Amino acid sequence: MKFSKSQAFAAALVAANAVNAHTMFSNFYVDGLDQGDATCVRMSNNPSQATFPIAGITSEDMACGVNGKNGVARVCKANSDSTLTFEFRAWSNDASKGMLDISHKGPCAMYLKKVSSAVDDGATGNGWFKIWDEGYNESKKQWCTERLITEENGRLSIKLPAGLQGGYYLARPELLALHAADKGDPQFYTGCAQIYLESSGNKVPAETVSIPGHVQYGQKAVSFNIWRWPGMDLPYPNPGPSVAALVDGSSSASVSSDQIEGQRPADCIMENGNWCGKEVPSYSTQDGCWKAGQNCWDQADVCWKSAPPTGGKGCDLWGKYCESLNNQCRDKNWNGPPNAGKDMTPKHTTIQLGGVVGTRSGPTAAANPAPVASASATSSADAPEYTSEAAASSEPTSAAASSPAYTYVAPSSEAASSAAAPASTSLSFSTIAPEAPATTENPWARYHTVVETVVVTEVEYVTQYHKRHARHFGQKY
Ligand SMILES: *[C@@H]1O[C@H](CO)[C@@H](O)[C@H](O)[C@H]1NC(C)=O
Ligand SMILES: [Cu+2]
Repeated sequence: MKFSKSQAFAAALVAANAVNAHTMFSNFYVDGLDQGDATCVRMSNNPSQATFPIAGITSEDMACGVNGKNGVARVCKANSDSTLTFEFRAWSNDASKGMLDISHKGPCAMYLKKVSSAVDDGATGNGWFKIWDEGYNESKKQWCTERLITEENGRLSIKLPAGLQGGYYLARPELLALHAADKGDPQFYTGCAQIYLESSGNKVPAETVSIPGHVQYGQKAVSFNIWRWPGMDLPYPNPGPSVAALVDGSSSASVSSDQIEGQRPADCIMENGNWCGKEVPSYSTQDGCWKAGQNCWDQADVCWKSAPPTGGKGCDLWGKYCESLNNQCRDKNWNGPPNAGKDMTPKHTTIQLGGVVGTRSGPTAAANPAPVASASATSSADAPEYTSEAAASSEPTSAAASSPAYTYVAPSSEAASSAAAPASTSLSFSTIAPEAPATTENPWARYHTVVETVVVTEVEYVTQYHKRHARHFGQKY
């Protein structure tokens, strides 16, 4: 079968409209333990654009992403020998849809910034140091992003450098997609995890850099042409500074105090992102019962309004709890709440760690210490698929049709399963990732097939490829 060039080009434009599968740092794990969607993670608060690349490398969003100057309530604890895992998703609220379209080729890095408060620090400016990076593996002919996409389920796992000083840190994974870099548009993806490092170590970075500012337009690393004919201009120098040398810090500063901010509240009985549901007031009268239900729905409202782009699975479960309380009132069971104070948060799952990287670096860091051996790594093929935490442990029956006093109009459970917010809140999750493909079929694959059946010159192919990978239509940057 033969296609004309214009037919192929039309197909390319259709595809470009349909697919803009970018990515976002969505979820954080400590030693494989899932901390919960968005828990301890600074991310964009705009569900429809949360996966977009950073506006430009001079933007303050380069530090911790859009909205990244604002801390979140929770700070996750790690130990000096912990492995941290950063999960990237193409769909902010659905890990099953993959990490990123394979067209996004480029390096990755991990930065830390020691801060006095992981919640209050504004993230931008000096203090950042690189602990690891990975660019292009010439023998494998593989970019770091390709490894994460094809071998790691979108999860970047890194073992912390040994002996790091204890205290609060922001941990910043960085991906760079180079498909339009030679056109002046290097596309960075980042976000930050707020961590408390429990460590008696004394190591501090010998030097730090400012973000934004750690990369500059025009540098080879951010203007590299991955489409160059007849081949790339290797070696590829990774962007940013070398992996920081670690030196002994002052001994007084090495004394680490206990974590005093961002802990999970002891009375938290449901989590969603950085939100916690608290038990409703106890009651022994009909009036008290309905008031407790209202208290519950008021909390649900806050949950949905604060729900991050990763969605509201915990809010949905909380709403079911509120329905169950209302049912108690209807059944004239006016003593409660039942199981007062019981933590209803679904058990956090533990993933099997895939390829764990240690502190090592690519060509920009030739002067740095020898690579640290990586932690025992298991085959990534063994890594389990992401399992949803939404499995309801205590699924109450749905509310009866009649709505007595104090009853909030709850979202239907069907709508909630796709992270839809109650109609009465301002946040609608139906707007999540409107640009993402409607089917699981990869339209790029089809596009490539079409192109291959047409005789196109290298230049034309590259031109079409760039159109395909242009930023969103209508995206202002
Ligand atoms: C490139 O990949 C090969 C094969 O997985 C690996 O042995 C090698 O260490 C990698 N090179 C670098 C520089 O990471
Ligand atoms: Cu993209």
